[in-house]
Amino acid sequence: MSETLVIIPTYNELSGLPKIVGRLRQVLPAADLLIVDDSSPDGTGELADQLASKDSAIEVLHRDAKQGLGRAYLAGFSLAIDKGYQFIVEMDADGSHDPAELIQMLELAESGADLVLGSRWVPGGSVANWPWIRRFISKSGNRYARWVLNSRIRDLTSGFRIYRAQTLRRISLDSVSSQGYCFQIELAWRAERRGMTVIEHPIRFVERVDGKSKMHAGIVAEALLKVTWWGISRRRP
Ligand SMILES: Nc1nc2c(ncn2[C@@H]2O[C@H](COP(=O)(O)OP(=O)(O)OP(=O)(O)O)[C@@H](O)[C@H]2O)c(=O)[nH]1
Ligand SMILES: [Mg+2]
Repeated sequence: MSETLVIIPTYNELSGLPKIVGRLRQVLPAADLLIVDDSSPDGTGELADQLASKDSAIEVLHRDAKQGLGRAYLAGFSLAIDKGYQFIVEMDADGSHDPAELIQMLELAESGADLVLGSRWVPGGSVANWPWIRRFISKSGNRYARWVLNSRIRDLTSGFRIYRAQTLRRISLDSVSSQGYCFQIELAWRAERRGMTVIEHPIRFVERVDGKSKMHAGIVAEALLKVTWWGISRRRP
């Protein structure tokens, strides 16, 4: 068994999934892969099963209904911890994250970082092909969260990251309630507040070419409300 597990959550990613799996297997042949599918109506789950039947490093977790990115990751994390993986990677299925960046990110994790964030908003990081409105939401949302939470992290919402298993054990996953972007903010902030080493590694994020975004106003609203509440109450998350 590898010591690294890459978790890819999927919902209707039929066209993008085989591409990202192919790219990942090419650059990180030693890593294992867990696809967490929420019963995608387009057949992504069946496609994932086909990929897994041809490659023993791939496993699929099928969930009954769409419950959001946060729930899918929590299920994946608990499987990863139970199986004894050391490094647990979060990556989107839509091609926005380049698996080749994981080589340097894993080096940072191996040399001691508790959480490595693939970051768009640090010097050297970038976003390709995003309309101005997406840039605006991501940049201003991150700036707001950073200020309200008194955080040093510039890309709190990044969905491309590596946790040490120990980090996930220490941030009490049982009490995490957030779903979308807010899930990413909550976990990064928990790690930071517990004094763990969070390193931001600049990445180039590319707008998805296949499939449809699952982003919607509710996800932004959840993040705004929760972040504001955490900031005001200054409760330890
Ligand atoms: N299992 C599962 N996966 C999900 C769910 N919602 C989103 N995903 C997956 O999570 C990843 C990120 O979702 P995206 O729709 O790309 O969200 P995003 O990256 O914030 O938005 P875009 O930049 O517009 O693509 C993708 O691989 C999705 O298929 C869900 O409810 N369940
Ligand atoms: Mg995406």
